[in-house]
Amino acid sequence: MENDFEDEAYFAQNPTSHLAKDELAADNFIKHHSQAGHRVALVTSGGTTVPLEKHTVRYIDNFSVGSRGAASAEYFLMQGYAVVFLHREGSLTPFLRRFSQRNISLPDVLVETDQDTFRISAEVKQEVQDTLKSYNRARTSNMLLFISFSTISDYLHRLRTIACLMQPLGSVGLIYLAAAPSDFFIPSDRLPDHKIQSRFTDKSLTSTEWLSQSSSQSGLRSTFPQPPSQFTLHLDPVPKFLKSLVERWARDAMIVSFKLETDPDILLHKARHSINTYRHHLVIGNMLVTRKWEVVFVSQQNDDRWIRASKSGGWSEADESPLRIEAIPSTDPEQELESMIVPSVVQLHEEHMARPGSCRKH
Ligand code: PAZ
Repeated sequence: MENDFEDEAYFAQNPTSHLAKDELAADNFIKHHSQAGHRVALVTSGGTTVPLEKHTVRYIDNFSVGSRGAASAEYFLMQGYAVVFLHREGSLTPFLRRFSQRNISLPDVLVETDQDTFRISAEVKQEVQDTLKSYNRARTSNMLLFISFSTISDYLHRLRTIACLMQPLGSVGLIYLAAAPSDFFIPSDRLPDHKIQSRFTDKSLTSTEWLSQSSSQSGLRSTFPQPPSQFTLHLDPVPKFLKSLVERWARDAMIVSFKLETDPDILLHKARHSINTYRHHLVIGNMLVTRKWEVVFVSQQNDDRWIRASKSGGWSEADESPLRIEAIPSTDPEQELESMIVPSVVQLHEEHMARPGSCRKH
């Protein structure tokens, strides 16, 4: 109950823009695939920002570039899922990620043949054609919907809206939370309207007036009117949205969350704590340095299972997980970890749908 109030206050006090347009697109997409009898996956991807001003010049960000989400979305499409790809604006996207990840830029791929004509260089022609074909197939068959966010508030508003729209799908819906949302933020009513000044500059106000005006409405404390040597931010915790997602927004869907840590000693503990607290279906744990090569599946059955990609293609001994848990690594050097994660998740989703009492709506 406490959480309900916390949520309502959060959404009321921290607005987002253009939600209605995204809601309409998601509603049409989900209804269409529900009627067609398709499974629908909501895949979240990329990091969220925390603005420091309303007219935002500065913001806090995180490392996530969206590789996990973009790759996973492709493998869900291959498994026949319709995918709502809720991603950070400008982060990696399914299929097209291949060009960004390999730093292929237009001058690399386009060769000028005469004044107005270009051809694709032979080196990358096949890859460009295959990638564009897959991308266009997903888009023209209406199996892939892009919805983007930037701030933590944009993300949470959209997550709630899309999860609620998926409710009628029952257990056929799958929510796969690969994004890296911020844990702390500055509430909207404490954000200054304009760019934070590094010095007291407004000659029309006395320094005391300026200080009281800016600090009364902001989460920012500084030592104005003296030239500031320190700048202190006061951040509030983001409400624990996973609880609301599991208990209210998407009660029947299968929910998969990710847990990222940098300290190997706490990864499993934190993943188990999450599954025991929120009682959802699966936590996929990963470490920052080895996230491309290994993950651990933690479920309510307490049967932790590691999945590892091949060591070639970038894995070095230095990346070896200090957890040293046995796992069967892939033998294919080109195999991406997500091509192993997604089929395992799909298998669990099938078990989830087949469970007696499951609210399967197709
Ligand atoms: O986006 P990316 O591929 O660079 O990183 C993926 C990831 C590490 C953000 C994801 O696998 C993950 O763990 N997301 C959850 C982060 C967390 O809130 O703990």
